[in-house]
Amino acid sequence: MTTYTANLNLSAVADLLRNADEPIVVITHAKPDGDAFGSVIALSVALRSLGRSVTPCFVPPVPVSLLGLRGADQATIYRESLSLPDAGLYVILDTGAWSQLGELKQVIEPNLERTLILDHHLSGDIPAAHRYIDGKAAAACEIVAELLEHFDATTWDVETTRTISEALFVGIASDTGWFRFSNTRPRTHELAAKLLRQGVDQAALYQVLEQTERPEKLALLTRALDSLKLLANGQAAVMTLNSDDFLETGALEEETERLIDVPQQVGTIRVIVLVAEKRGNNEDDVITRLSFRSKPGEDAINVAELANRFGGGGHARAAGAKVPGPANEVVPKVEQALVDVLNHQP
Ligand SMILES: [Mn+2]
Repeated sequence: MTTYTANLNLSAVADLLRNADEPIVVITHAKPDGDAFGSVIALSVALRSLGRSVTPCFVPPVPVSLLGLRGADQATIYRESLSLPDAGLYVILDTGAWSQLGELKQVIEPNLERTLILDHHLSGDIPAAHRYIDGKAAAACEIVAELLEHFDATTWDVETTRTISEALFVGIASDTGWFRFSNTRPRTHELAAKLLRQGVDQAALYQVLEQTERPEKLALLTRALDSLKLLANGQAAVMTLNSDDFLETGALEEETERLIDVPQQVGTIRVIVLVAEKRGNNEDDVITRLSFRSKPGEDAINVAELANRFGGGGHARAAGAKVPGPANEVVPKVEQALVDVLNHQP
């Protein structure tokens, strides 16, 4: 697919979800974040309240903080021996990229005619028959919230309303860095206000989502900062975590979350890359994960384009890629790409 665009509107999406054969399987990218989690839970719970048979499914690792949230117990965690039901409709939320589906790629590939994507990313390569893509939405949860306006919420009981509003809030709060990032728009705050009125406890959620890390996370942060390298007169920062850093600190892959935000404190820095190497059991089984962030502004660096050079994608201010090979081979290429981009900018 050359263009990653919508081919139906939200009212048509609502009709599709009402009328599709059952069951409906709802999935998202592997290693779900708050938005992936929230959009899957909110949509699935809403569809169940309509009497629809729904199987929400997450590909691990699922952050422990998310598993403690309302509605988490309604989802299936994917494992190899699990066979998902043959669905009337597959819904993919918060991604449209094959590389992000993990083991669910094999489930979707033969069923593209029965697949619906709801996403807010700028790029994707899954040619699903049904697509609603809104790159301006701050989060997939913003899209789901809009979609749910096409359903009758008056039939929701108290628990259903609480679960849906909390899940939606988790999604918009995590994708906007608690309403700090440039993707935050008036509509995001309007939705947040509505959800708070419905009883969402923002301070309690903040504590659950942002203040429950393990000490291993700080050990990993120390390693990341130790590795910090500034390029192009301090305009770019690269932090590198090798597989040994994870082994020696006992930190998990998902504990890199938000480390990339730390160098943003420095005024000269415009773009940051966090490099995380992951080794499998076999010698050749090594991949290097790249996370990109850039600061907003007139000459902001488009990190979706940068990530694209490494086979990844994402948003203009936040993007990622997975590259085969060890970090020490990937990092020089990343540094070169950063220097290239910054040299072509004023
Ligand atoms: Mn998202």
